[in-house]
Amino acid sequence: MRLARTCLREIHLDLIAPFQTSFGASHHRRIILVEVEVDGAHGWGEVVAGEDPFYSYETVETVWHILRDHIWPLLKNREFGSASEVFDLLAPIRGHNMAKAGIEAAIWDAEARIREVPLWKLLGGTRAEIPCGVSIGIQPSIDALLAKVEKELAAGYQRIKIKIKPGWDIEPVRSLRERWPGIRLMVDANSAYRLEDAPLLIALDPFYLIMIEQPLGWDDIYDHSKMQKLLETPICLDESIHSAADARVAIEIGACRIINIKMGRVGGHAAARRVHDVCKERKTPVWCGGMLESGIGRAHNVALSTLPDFVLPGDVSASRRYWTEDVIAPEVEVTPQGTIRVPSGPGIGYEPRLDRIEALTVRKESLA
Ligand code: OSB
Ligand code: MG
Repeated sequence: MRLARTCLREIHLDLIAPFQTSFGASHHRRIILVEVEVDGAHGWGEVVAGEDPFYSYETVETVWHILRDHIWPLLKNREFGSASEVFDLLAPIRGHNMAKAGIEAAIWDAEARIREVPLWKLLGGTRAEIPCGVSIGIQPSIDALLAKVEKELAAGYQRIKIKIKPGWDIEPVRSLRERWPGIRLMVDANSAYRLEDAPLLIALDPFYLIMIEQPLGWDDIYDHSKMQKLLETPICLDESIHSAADARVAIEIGACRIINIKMGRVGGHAAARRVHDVCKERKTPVWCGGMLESGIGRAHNVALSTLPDFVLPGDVSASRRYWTEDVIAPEVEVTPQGTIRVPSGPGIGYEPRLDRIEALTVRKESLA
């Protein structure tokens, strides 16, 4: 296979409602879409980098620069046997996994279309229906939170994750548990606590959360191993895991019992597969995280979630929770049982709506 052309587009999309985490609020998204042409087939990928370097150091601007000035020169006209080789071709570039993942995912989509198979089958997926959860941002009041959760449970979602931060942690969890003792409930701190906050996190144990995601430093693994020893609740790592090597270290030193895999954070589908395999060999369950993706990124997350060790419901939910109108057809929909039926068409199995994408585009650059 040979990568002939790449088109970078930045689109702007307004979120239906602001999404608030411990590191800030998001009202609209700037999203880079990557379109590649491989052996005459087109493939699409999405970059999950944020507008600001608050989740990771990558931003929309660093990604545009790295893709155009460093990744493209390495891949331009390059011959390769399969998309599975692309991540290793990019090894000279250190880090910048979100930039790498955006183009690598597009090449996987193109390869699946060339081979006329669904991407999830090409990736080695084993389930045609994936379990779904929702991630609920920090709310202005407990009543607002209860109303949101009620709505998502009624829609069928199989687990509820709420964002927490100091001052919005024990009380919202207590309120949810009082109202719904039986639901699968978890929290995500996005690195808002320190080891010294152990008593507060221990106070969450009686609420039998299925996990607490990334309580400590965004680049820490060691202190999480100390925290995990103090908690009954399993720790799940998100921000700290950038590679299969990170996952191996984290599991071996007891820093977590569950891992959230985001393709963008680890560098694409091939890298995600390696993290998955390390976890599976060590009997550590994984689930697929989300980054407020448009339909393109959402479709890739659906495909990734079909791998065997994705046994927990992920943050992969319906398009309509985020967007009044998505950029793919059909949109990603969730069944009343809280699952997504994986599409059977070639590639990501959803078609990019070019007219809509063009209308939302604020910046475009063709690399050839
Ligand atoms: O930590 O999982 C996270 C969104 C932006 C940045 C980080 C995170 C999130 C989410 C949203 O939790 C998940 C989703 O896309 O539904
Ligand atoms: Mg997270």
